[in-house]
Amino acid sequence: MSRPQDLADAFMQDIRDRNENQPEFLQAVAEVAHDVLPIEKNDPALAAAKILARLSEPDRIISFRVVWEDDKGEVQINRGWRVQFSNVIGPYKGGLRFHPSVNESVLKFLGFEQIFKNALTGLPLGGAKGGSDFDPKGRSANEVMRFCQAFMAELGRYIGPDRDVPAGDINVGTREIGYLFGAYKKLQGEFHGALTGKGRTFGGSAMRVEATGYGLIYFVECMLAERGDSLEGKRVAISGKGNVASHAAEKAICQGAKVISLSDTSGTLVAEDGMSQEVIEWVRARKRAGEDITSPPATFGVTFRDGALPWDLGADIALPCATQNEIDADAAKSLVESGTKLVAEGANMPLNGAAVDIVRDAGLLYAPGKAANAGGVAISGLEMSQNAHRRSMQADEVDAELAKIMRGIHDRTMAEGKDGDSIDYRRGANIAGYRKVAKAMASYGII
Ligand code: NDP
Ligand code: 2IT
Repeated sequence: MSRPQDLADAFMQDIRDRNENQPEFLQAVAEVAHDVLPIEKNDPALAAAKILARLSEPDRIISFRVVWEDDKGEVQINRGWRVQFSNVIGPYKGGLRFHPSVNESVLKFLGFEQIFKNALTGLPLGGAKGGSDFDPKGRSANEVMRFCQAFMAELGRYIGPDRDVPAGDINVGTREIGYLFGAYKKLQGEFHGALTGKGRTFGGSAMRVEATGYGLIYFVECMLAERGDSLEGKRVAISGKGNVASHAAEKAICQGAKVISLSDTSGTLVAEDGMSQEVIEWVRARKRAGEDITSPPATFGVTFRDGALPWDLGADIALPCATQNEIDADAAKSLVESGTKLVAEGANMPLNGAAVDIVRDAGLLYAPGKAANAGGVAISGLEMSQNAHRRSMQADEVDAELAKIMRGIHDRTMAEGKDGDSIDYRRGANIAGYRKVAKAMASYGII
């Protein structure tokens, strides 16, 4: 049999030719191809149906102009996209990101990952991602509202509760989903769950805000429990200061860990003795106000390291929760050399390819985002069910369901990734997600 790397190299040649200048997308496909092609090659029906090659081409990409007026009355023009990647096992589902770095490559990588992540949740959800190159930094609430309304004036005709259900991602939180849902409702003249992450008073699910960060910690607890260990007393380094980072920090503290960092693009906040909830609240307030974390109050007992990363702090556990490719080979070496034992991705693809190889080769436990950060979209799935049934679940009920779903993802991933005493969570996640989608595709015939 050919080596997985040879199969992947041959497969990627064609993908590369057809997706020039899309490095993030190529990175995401290459990683899945490496793990999944040996399975596909050994199953004549899946090989003949060219499942992975078909999954590597989005169903469609919708791109549009977004025109809006800023507070000075000046006309602003942005680009918007929705990458509807796959609706094989359910309606297109995935977040919206507003950031100047957003382009087709970034949204295609995120949409591709979302297919496998959503399949792993066990819920009937397809894969998609969208967003805009709009930069909300320094923009007033009115400007953000006008932008969201202009964005939805275009996107609105392509989404719906059984068609495509967007949610939040970087810089798209409860406030933005409120503006987007308000605009959608007005345009369609109908009230239904075409977006998730809504406010609690208009169809939003309890715990959706917390779900990604809390789910990440539940997943890490499953990884540790597998080795008879727990979070109690562990030093946890976290990057980012947004939704995922702050809720992961909060839950890690609840479960007895010491959170020693949070960060943003200005640098890292370090708390050698562990952060308190008060620090997390202060960081959240900075994020909400669009401010950095350079000047924490002296009473917090934390220090700010200008421009620094948190990966050399000697953490037991590292949770990158900021953005893609934030950990390169040097940062990965820092993790290994400072004694970190476990890396779980809260962000999507925060380790670049070289970094993944370094941490895996050094024997660290490594959980990919498509498994570890799936709690957010899973609770989005529950929000869709609640909307369809016109009911509302209690927070403790949703939290219990989240813990159960993360345990299910862990166990499905482990079942495919176990190799003797070791568990390859990346391979397990890729194969478990692939098998579910491939089975459905095979049932549909060639379409
Ligand atoms: P937020 O907008 O809430 O927060 C993102 C934060 O990350 C920002 O404060 C930003 O800092 C910081 N950041 C960006 N780049 C860097 C960097 N290079 N170094 C340090 N900090 C950085 O986004 P989310 O928390 O929602 O998303 C974070 C990640 O999690 C993304 O990869 C997203 O795709 C993923 N994710 C999110 C889910 C969700 O439900 N929200 C679900 C699953 C995954 P600054 O303020 O300086 O720009
Ligand atoms: O990356 C992700 O999984 C998200 N941003 C959440 C997607 C969702 O539909 O809740």
